[in-house]
Amino acid sequence: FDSPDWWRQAVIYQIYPRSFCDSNGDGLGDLKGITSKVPYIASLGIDAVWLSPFYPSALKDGGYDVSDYRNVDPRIGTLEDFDEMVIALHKVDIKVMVDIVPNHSSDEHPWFQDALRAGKGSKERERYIFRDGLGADNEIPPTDWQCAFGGPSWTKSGCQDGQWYYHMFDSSQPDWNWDNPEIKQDFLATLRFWADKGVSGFRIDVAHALVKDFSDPLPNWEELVKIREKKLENGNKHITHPYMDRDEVQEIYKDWRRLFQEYDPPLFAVAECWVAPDRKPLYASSQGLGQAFSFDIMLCNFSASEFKDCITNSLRDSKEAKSSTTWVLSNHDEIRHVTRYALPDVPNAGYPDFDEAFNAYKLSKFQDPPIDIPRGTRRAKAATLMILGLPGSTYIYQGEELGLPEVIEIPDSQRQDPHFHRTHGECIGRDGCRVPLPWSSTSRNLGFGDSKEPHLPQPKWMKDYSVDLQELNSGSVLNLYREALHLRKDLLPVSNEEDLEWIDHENQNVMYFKRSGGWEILMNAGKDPIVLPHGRKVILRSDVSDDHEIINGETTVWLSV
Ligand code: TEU
Repeated sequence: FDSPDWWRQAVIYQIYPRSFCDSNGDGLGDLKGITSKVPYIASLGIDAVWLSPFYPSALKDGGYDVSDYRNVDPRIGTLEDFDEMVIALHKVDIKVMVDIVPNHSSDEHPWFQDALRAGKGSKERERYIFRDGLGADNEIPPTDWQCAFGGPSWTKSGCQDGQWYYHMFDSSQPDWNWDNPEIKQDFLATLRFWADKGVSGFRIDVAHALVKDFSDPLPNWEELVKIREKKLENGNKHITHPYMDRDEVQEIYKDWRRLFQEYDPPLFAVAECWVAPDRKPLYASSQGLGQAFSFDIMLCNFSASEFKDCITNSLRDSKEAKSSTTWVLSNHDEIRHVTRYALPDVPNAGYPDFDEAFNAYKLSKFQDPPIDIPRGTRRAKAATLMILGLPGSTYIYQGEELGLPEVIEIPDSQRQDPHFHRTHGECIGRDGCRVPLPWSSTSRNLGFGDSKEPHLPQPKWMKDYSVDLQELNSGSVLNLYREALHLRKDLLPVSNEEDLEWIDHENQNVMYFKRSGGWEILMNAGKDPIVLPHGRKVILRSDVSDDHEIINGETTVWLSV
């Protein structure tokens, strides 16, 4: 439990607190709800949980708009509830990670309110990014940049002083000014606060943003788009904004690293960073945050060759950083992978074609082309056994262990995502993967909690995915996750070496590799069945079948020699 390397081969379960379990019937999940489900979490066989933001928030961006970094949203609980939850999780050997959102705060954060009150030129305004508007009456924003959720990235201060503030995301999320030492100190205090409460690590939101160069002359949006296109032409599919991923960001993480090392075992952090592969090792290195998410596998079609390329690249990148690889199939920002795999393949996998194709599907509300959920489920199970067989750590998003598809049928009036609202529905947003979990097929709100209505509506079909029903069914997705996670613990090599040896196979739809200790993983990504390799025994399979000599299409098996 106390090894400094605990995270290298760990399986980390992401909890989106507002949609996990609601203990007080107000329609929002809470910390007491999480504590009540500790036996369930422990039954999965995971090593740590990562909690998406549970801090006080105006909830303009699902909690990623924080108004007090060292507290708990009263609708979610109290600091005492947090302590209780940590104690309960530690008792069953599960570590706790929390989400840190350092790029921006909520506009309800007291420092932003102070900045508005104190006015132009004050030191309070220096904590954020305020600039005068252009034109005689300052009515034109300082630049014509677009924010990540659509629409302008500057909003008027509202103080009749000609000033505007910058926000990379929603206007309710003003960006911090990381050139200001006060901000640096304050985030160090936040990290220490949670570490002293027993937290073992952090997930760092948009870790590549933070520092921006706002010196004049500021380029206009067209120039930024050109830079982006040029990078694309050069085959860089991981577009970075020129005002992101600046070297100065690493200086911040060096300070954080010093703090991490004061703890035993040292604190751990994983960067959410969408940067080019050659930049990723900076974030993942042991002088930096320690680990960086690789989302590439999420952008692959269900294809042996795409998976194989992605695995090779990811292992190479993490090796360079002396870190460990990460595998992610779903999170709170993406279409759940059962549904992704239920859609037709995208001709050019990867970013940005993949994103664009999926947005087109989202806009058609998945009516056209139709979605094939049984196929998506089959593939999702196979992909899970494949990534759990790989070296590195795996991040599982709540509900994927139930095989939940994306919820598409949320009425527009109930959608919460600012990406949906700011684009006037042109991007359908991320609410569909954030619908409260179904715990019990016979209880109100499927056991999520006793409210009149949960904060996002659960469709009728969700009942079939309830935990109680899956526990009774030996072939359920839930039982597959449990079996795989427990077996993985027994099979994992003791060393933290990222060992993997590819095995040739005549069928190009097959991906086949070996781990130390004689453990093999074979994925048949094609449609047709193949014969079991000679002398091998199936120890776990993603489909339900009695024929041990045949590996069905779209199936992964774990083999012993
Ligand atoms: O996401 C940052 C991000 O880069 C995007 O993937 C973002 O989700 C997308 O542009 C929206 O459609 C992180 C968090 O994971 C996300 O939930 C937050 O909304 C965002 O930062 C702002 O804090």
